[in-house]
Amino acid sequence: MKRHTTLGEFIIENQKDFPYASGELSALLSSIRLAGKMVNQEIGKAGLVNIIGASGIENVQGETQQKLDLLAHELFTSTLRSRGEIAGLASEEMEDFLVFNDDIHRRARYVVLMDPLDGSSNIDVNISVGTIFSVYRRISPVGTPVTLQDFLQPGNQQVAAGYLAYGSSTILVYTTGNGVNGFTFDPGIGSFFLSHPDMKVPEEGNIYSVNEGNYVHFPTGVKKYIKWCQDVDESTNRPFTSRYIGSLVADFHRNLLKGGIYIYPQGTKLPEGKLRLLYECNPIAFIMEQAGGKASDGHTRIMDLAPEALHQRVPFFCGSKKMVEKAEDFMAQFTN
Ligand code: P6P
Repeated sequence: MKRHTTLGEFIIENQKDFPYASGELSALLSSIRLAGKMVNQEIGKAGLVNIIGASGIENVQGETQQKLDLLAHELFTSTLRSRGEIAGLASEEMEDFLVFNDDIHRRARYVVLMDPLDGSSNIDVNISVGTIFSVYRRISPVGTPVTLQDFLQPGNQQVAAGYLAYGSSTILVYTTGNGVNGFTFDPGIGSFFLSHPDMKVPEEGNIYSVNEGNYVHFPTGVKKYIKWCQDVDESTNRPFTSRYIGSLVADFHRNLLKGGIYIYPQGTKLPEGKLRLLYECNPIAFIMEQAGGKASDGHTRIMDLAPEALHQRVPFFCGSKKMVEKAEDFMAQFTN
């Protein structure tokens, strides 16, 4: 009986795709796989051991950290540190980046930026949440402690990016710049198996994902695009369907599979939008582009934006190529 390839086998088989592969990226992805299993385990039993609910501690975003946020952050940080492949790490849960300042880690060639558990507002109501990660080669000299510049690289310099979606099943989706592949976790065996080889997003879709509760705060271009989605026009399969879970990874994963667009625009309440450029928009944009889609801030390609700060927020338009282009047309037409 032909069985599916495991994530570990796939990483080894495709190691040649990674130009500087000396096993480091493979080991790095393996540590993400291990931490993902541990977080999945904790999420699966969260309702039972009362680790749900606010920890009472606020993170840099001023958001009350859920206990699972903190746990996910600790699990990924310790697992990534233990393998010796990365010289430092930036996380939504930390104000500053973490320097792994010892001989082994100073010689490491990669840095990781991550949102350990995105969708925190959904954690204790049992709705899908996710982990998002982004990997760069450091630009500071190997053998020295990493610097802020190692983390403020544009998204077009990413060497790998991915997410885990902890939902009805748990799936790990990642790219190293050679297409997108998805691996579904089999809890009975404890392994991730290749379930979604060479993922491609439909060029057109009919799902739009936006929090319309913020409509009055949106730029005119977004308001016009939303009304366009709601117009009746059978020739373009409109009105489209509105689907918004409030968990980026869940909304993104559905749109990646079925076609669609996710928009978190700027607004008067959030003049730069809500999503963070470095550890949400860039990795998700890398995956979407590798799957044939597009990601911009409404005008400029997300991965070409020059980062200025670790927790910088940007407006985010991401999904099927033709849908993002249509939204960008409205943004170009109505500039206020
Ligand atoms: P709103 C979760 O906090 C998150 O960062 C994304 O996962 C999600 O898409 C978005 O914020 C939801 O934000 O303002 O619509 O509740």
